[in-house]
Amino acid sequence: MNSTIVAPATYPAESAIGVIRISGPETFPVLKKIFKFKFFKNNFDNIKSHSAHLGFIKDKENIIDEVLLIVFKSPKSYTGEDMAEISCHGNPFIINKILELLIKNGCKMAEHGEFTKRAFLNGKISLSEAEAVADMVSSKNDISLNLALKQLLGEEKNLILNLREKIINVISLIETDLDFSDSVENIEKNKIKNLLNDILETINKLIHSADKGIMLKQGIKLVITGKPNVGKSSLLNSLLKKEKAIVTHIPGTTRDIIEDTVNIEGLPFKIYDTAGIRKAKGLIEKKGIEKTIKTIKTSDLVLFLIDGSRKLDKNDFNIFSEVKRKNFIIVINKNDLKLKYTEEKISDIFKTEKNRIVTISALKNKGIKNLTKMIKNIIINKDNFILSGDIVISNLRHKLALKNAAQSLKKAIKNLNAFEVAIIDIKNAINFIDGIIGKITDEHILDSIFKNFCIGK
Ligand SMILES: Nc1nc2c(ncn2[C@@H]2O[C@H](COP(=O)(O)OP(=O)(O)OP(=O)(O)O)[C@@H](O)[C@H]2O)c(=O)[nH]1
Ligand SMILES: [Mg+2]
Repeated sequence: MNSTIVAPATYPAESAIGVIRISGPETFPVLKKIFKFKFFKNNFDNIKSHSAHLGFIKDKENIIDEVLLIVFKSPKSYTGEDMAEISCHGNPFIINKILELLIKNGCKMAEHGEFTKRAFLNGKISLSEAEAVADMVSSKNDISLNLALKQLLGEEKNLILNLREKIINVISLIETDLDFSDSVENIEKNKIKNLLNDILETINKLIHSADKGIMLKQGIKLVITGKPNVGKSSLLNSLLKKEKAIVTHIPGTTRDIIEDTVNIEGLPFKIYDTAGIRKAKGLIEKKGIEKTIKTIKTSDLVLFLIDGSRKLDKNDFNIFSEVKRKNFIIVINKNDLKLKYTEEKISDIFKTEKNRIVTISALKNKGIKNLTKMIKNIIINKDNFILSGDIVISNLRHKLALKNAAQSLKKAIKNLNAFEVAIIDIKNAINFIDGIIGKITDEHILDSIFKNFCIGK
């Protein structure tokens, strides 16, 4: 028999109310011992599911708090088990006392995500919906919230089920052929090949959209780089509209990576200010530069800053040789001073198209709008970037499962000459796809999925 679990469902800080959740077979027997209805005619046998009751939590005869109790009777609850939510006063001291009392009476503290895990195991939600719950809780911007909501509402599940059905259709086509296997017509073989190729194309599109989905969910990684003193930290502050990084006239001011999140033209970014790259003077600076280069390598977009008021030197060119492998914008800074370079000139020198070059003054906040517009255009246009409205998948585990499914289908297409072999590959593809919405039995995988949840979920 399952244990009965409890956890605070709200953040343990002083607030108007705090909510404690209970789920499991002992929910009502335990509550009987510690909850006293304010209106005497009620008791746990005659109350309805989804009803709210005023009453007191008491430890023997000592009243701890006046609370509102909401009951959910199995199977009509979030977890599918008997459940209750106690809304008490939002004082961490009271919340802890009630939790202790529940545990003293036989409940167990929930693990991370255990409520949602039970919901999944009891068939109340699919695995991808469970993951969406975690994303909903942790979303920090509109786009990621939207993506999580879509997943929660089952849009992704429907798409996956649709895909699954198509693959099953192919299997049944093959199996019919195998029944009359004396002469499998080539026409059938071609038809099956075409069907599999269509499915593969759909999966590949999904994988592609998942890359964007994951990037949007986590924030697009935007790295500001350039040699010392070109104004990187000034630009960071200007994009963040706050004095986040120290700015001085001394080259080598920023030693470590400075990170923040920011919304640029409606898109979520993680932005990184880095140590200026040059032949380092000391150990700390050297380490900072190593980190900078690593950060550039994993970025989605790099802002390569140059000081337009001074002559370019070999530091600039060295940095550019790192930057040019990435998606980048060249930012000519210090436009308030007399510039030595026009955008045309820079375009020639760095062999870069002008739609990736912009002139600004980080100090005077000039040209910043042109820069943010350019950032948006580049992110959206790159690889026909699909706007978040078209993205249904934003979870790395799902992307990997789709990749495995695609591999299996490719193998199946290769093996079409021997249907018996091909059919095994196709069935493997189905297994991978099933893993997305939940036919996973391996405890370790499940645990690793649910451990990222917060306790009360
Ligand atoms: N005139 C002018 N000065 C600027 C501009 N942007 C930055 N500066 C100045 O340039 C100096 C260096 O600015 P930072 O933002 O610290 O430069 P950085 O690239 O972060 O430098 P490091 O951290 O040392 O690599 C400071 O004195 C800034 O005030 C600008 O647009 N115009
Ligand atoms: Mg700096």
